Amino acid sequence: MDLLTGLLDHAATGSALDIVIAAEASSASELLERADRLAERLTQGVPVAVRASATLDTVIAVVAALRAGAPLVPIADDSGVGERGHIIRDSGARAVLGEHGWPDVDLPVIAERSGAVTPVDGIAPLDASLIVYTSGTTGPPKGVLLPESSIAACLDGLRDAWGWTPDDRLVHGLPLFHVHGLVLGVIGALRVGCSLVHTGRPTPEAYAAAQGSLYFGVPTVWLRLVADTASAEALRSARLLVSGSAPLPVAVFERLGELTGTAPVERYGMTETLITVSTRADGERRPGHVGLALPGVETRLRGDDGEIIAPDGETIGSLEVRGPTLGDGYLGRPEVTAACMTADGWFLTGDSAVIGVDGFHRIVGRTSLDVIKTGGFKVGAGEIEAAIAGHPGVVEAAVVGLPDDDLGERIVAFVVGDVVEDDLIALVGATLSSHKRPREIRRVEALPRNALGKVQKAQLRDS
Ligand code: MLC
Ligand code: AMP
Repeated sequence: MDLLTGLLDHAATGSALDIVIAAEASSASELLERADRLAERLTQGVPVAVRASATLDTVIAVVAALRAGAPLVPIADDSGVGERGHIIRDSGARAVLGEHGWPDVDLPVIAERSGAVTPVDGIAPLDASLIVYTSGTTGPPKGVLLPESSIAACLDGLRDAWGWTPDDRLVHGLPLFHVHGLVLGVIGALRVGCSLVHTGRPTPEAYAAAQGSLYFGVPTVWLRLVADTASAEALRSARLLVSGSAPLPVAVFERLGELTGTAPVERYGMTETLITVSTRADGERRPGHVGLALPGVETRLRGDDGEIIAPDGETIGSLEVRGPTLGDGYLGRPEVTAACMTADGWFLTGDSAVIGVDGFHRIVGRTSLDVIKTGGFKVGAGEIEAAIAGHPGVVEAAVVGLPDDDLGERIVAFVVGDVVEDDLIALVGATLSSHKRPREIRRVEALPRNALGKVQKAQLRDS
């Protein structure tokens, strides 16, 4: 199977396909030619990392890895030393693709113009197109194995749901190290064969200037857009605005519809399952709802008593999903993978939801307070707490997500100890990555604990 069918068609016929990544443009044939030169230096099944900045080089590396069958590990360009060290070790990546590596990462850098090849000694080949790292409740991020078949099923389902065609011009400015910007926003465009404009940053002005037919954004992006009336009105010529990765507030849904003349389409997914539920472009767009299961995907709710809940539009349960978009679990963690799945293949999402008799889904929240969604990024409280504990002045700390008008949730650290707040924020940035920095540090005398000594995060969240 080849994922990039749209790109290959355009390259074969020479038909026009604009690929513009932060103002660097390429045609289909040029992109393919450059990627194939790089692919010659990669080996099927041997993982390689990419410093995933919003550049054409990153897109060339993505195409090269997919063409070579080398599992690609996208790492945030601004990742801190601890986080990237963990991802490189855990994934077994043998090289870094792109013009620059990192000074602390001792791997060959394979660039288009460099002669290096991936070392292949002593490695058991992996069958995955991507290994995407995602945060859990505790511990460092885990690598999700995403095979070609899951990516294809997800993108083909979205193509059907959104009426996504080669005539579209996709615009977004999302990071290229997560599913939203990378799988949907790059591989999606190259599979469908539509033009792609990556705006570098997802600002209202850049979205307005790009004149797309199809736009992707996380809720923070849409919220900032509706606050800029002139930019929002410039999207009136767009066919479809898609929101995902976090809950879109109903007020933003409505304002976006008023200003652009197009009610947004919402979809729901996870790194582990890819996108499983979406509103259809030709169907009802209901505020606060993420739509219907994609073709071939099944969903169900489980109550606290362990019983399956029949869809009734009001009973909340834990959402479980099954189908062809699901990934192959966590790399090197069979016990964690098994704990997230039923024996017959349902993935336990950790999200609470309601399903209507008409099949419409509403995501109500997450079951764990230790998972924070900030600006559409999933961040585990535990990894930030561990980074903060590295500061010599910290006695103890607890991290929670507090409601935030702009980011959905903002990361707040409650800290006992003698620390300068900016130093702690900088420490997290240097260890993990920029978006994992607490926006606020609150110094406290003690953390609230229950009789068993467990920190009461609900109390902190409500304080
Ligand atoms: C941030 N800043 C800080 C700070 N935190 N400075 C000091 N201390 C802190 N604690 C800085 C930022 O770096 C930025 O600096 C400036 O403050 C303004 O920040 P901001 O504008 O509020 O946020 P920003 O960092 O720009 O990010 C907003 C955003 C971003 C929406 C652009 O959150 C984003 O790209 N989100 C997308 C996440 C995503 O793609 N998720 C998909 C996951 S996949 P400066 O100097 O840089 O301006 C998934 C599956 C699915 O979920 O369903 O899709
Ligand atoms: P990630 O691990 O970054 O892939 O994030 C997946 C999580 O994002 C899901 O488990 C949900 O909690 C959340 N999410 C994704 N899309 C939506 C949406 N449309 N509405 C609400 N939450 C969402």
